[in-house]
Amino acid sequence: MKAIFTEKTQSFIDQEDQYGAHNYHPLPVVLDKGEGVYVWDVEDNKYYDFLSAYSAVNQGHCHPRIINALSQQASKLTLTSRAFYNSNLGSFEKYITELFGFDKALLMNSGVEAVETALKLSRKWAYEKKGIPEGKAKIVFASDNFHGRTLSVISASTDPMSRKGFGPYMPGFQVIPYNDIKALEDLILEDPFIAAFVVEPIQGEAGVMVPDEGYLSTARELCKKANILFVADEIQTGIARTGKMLCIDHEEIKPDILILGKALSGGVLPVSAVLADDEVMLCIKPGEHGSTFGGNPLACAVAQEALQVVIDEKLAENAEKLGQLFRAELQKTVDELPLVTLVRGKGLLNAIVINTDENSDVAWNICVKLRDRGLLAKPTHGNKIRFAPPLVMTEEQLLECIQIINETLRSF
Ligand code: IF1
Repeated sequence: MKAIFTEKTQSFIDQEDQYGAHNYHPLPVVLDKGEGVYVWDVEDNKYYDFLSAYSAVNQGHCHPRIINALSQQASKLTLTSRAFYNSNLGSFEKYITELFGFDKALLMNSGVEAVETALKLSRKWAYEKKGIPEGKAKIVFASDNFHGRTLSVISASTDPMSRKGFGPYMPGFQVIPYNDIKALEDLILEDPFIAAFVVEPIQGEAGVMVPDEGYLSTARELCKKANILFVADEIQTGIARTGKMLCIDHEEIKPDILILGKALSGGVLPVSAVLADDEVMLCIKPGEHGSTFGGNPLACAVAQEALQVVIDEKLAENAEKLGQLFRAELQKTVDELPLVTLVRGKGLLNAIVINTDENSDVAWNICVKLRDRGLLAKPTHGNKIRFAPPLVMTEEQLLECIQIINETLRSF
């Protein structure tokens, strides 16, 4: 197929440009409808979605079971605030804690809110349980991290685009190189005031950086030895994206704090969660943290169904199987083309690296051409293209997508 664009598309783009803040640079396509692995634009061109809203729609667009849960609950009760109990929250908390093996859950909305929650929990735990003097706790992050956009979270960022011009920054944060056990070990041994180490099991924004095998499990062990909380940000890697329910399941480790978001709701509502055992979670007392919408009955109904869909449809297994196929097939093309250097990833979170510098527009142009051939992907950091389709894809569909990608790459 070949996508056709008219002035209709341009009029939507112009409207956003005129009335919206300029904090994004979207690919020029205006989406109007989604179903499963497909999206349609306002011209009725049909595309494979290879971004999945940054891995928020792992269950596919408008999954009928999740939409049914949404509409059933929407006409019954949507929001109570946490001033009162609601009849969905407790059962969802039971469901999600049993599923992931923690004592307690704390529900928020966006991913970054859950990250902030984990940071507050870590500091509180450090003062109440570890005995770090008040105001002295430090939290360690990895270089090239992405944990969201709030002032405190960007204070831990090493990306000038995220940080620059937004100071002053939050004190008490320290950054060490990603995938560097020695750096973590050295720091931990020398500094008694560290509360937590926060890490993405695979770095998404950095261009799908997969750490060495054993990095996460060794880091987990080191943290345990030094009495430091190991905090896993699985907002992007979780919910079956990498071929297991959680990415850390590949190394069979349990973090002290687990952060989930995005696909927790199948991309239907902003729902995020922080999971921890009592020793940590009960450090926060009534009145010390919360959110108007966090834990609302609509979010609970949607998220529970979204998780059950992942289990019932064996999406982790599918992601693992299709991921192997995708990387194997794409590797053949990459081996032939000097333009593309690398295919990397796990499950259906993959990226290719284009052999240009980060300021080149080649990756962008490839994505425009992919769009014209009916496949939507977005460059990251200038020269990387992330491929992350919904996990409900079939092998037949994936093979068609691989063909589109191969043909497109060969045309450059
Ligand atoms: C945007 C990236 C993906 C995340 C991890 C927390 C958050 C995110 C590991 C915050 C969010 C997003 C946000 C999106 C782009 C996107 C992204 F390229 F920036 F890194 F997915 F790869 N932790 N990731 O990946 O969650 O508050 O946004 O719900 O437009 O900024 P949020």
